[in-house]
Amino acid sequence: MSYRIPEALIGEENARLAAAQAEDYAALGRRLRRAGVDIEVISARVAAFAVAVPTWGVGTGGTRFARFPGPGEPRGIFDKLEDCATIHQLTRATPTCSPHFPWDKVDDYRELAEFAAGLGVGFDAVNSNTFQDQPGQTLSYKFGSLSHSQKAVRDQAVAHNVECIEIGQKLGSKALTVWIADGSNFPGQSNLDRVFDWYLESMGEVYARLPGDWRVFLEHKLNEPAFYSTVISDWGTSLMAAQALGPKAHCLVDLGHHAPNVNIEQIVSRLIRAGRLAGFHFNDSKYGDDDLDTGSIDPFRLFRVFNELVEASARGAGGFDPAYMLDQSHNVTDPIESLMVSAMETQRAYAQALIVDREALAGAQDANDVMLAHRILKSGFVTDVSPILAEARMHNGGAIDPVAVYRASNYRKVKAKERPAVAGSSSGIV
Ligand code: RM4
Ligand code: MN
Ligand code: MN
Repeated sequence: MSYRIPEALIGEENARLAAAQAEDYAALGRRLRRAGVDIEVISARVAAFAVAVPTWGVGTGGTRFARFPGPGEPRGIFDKLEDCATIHQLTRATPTCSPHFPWDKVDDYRELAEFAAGLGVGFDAVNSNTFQDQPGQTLSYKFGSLSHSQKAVRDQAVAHNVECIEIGQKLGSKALTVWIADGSNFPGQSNLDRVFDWYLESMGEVYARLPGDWRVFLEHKLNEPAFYSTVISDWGTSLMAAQALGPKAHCLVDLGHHAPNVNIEQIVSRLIRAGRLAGFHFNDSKYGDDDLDTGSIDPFRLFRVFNELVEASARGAGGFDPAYMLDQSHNVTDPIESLMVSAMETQRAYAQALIVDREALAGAQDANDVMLAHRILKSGFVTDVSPILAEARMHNGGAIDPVAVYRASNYRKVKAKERPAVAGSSSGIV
């Protein structure tokens, strides 16, 4: 049996911090009560919030220049699931992980599902990969996949997506996320209209294979690896595709996939309005698709996104059921620490958005009291909700300070012994 962090260690660490936590929680509770907010209601909602962990995120990531692997990296999907389970054990915020195929392929999916269940984790959306060629693959995706000029390549990409659905069914997944790298590097390289037709035709075939209770998430991305045009470049294109495909198709917002300075929360608002918001790949960025840790660069933007989500949920927006996932590349940190902190940052933004006085905000908006409206919104963001997050974790059996317990456990050192490095491991993305 491989090493797992003993529950007793969580108990010990929590006992050490319990008095301070109780004091901070009570103080925040009093402060919120003065503003008409019941802290218990907020804590309960945070405790019920979950975000999925990407299996590709638990390995050390890299850039196109290099990857600097760390000790004890997962060597395959079984190790990755252990790490995902550890993240959930301490944060109680990540009950599912989102697998990526063919990276996470195994011979026996029943065994994989049982292994995951034994660790207490389930499976979220399955991700297809037609942005790389795999060893032994018949046709190349160098010039595209679902929108390739040649039908045989498109067929191969469709078949891979259908296989992902079939695998996902065995794992208890209910959605397929499709991100394609298709696009062009040179003006004139491809016909911008024709490639969209091919994409729609291919995705129509994938869509037809979706089980009744499944959804497909279309993930747009403005650039990279294609640097002149991408086929599914933005939310407008994504929405056009989703509407053409049918009601099971929704648009996924990866926070790093937009032009600089784009108002992402407004995109979120529009997609909710259209009833087509699939959910998120959370991460943060300063320049492009940097895949930095969620909330590490611009936590206010994350808060503004959650403000739209809380607003939509409060008004009972139709078809509103977003899937929350992290999608990050951890190049210089321990991926487990990054993913734990990122999961907690999504909960922080959620809690901050929950404490905004929506009635007062609407009143200030209607009265055109600009400064008051801005300050009401901002009051959520500037409130330190950390005691709420810790309380929610404790309530769910997690750690008051997940990173401290993780470090005290020496998990990574133990794993370094348990997981001797193997050549060609699928850890991390370069
Ligand atoms: C892409 C995109 C996808 C992810 C890959 C690894 O940029 O964000 O969601 O599957 O990276
Ligand atoms: Mn993504
Ligand atoms: Mn990305």
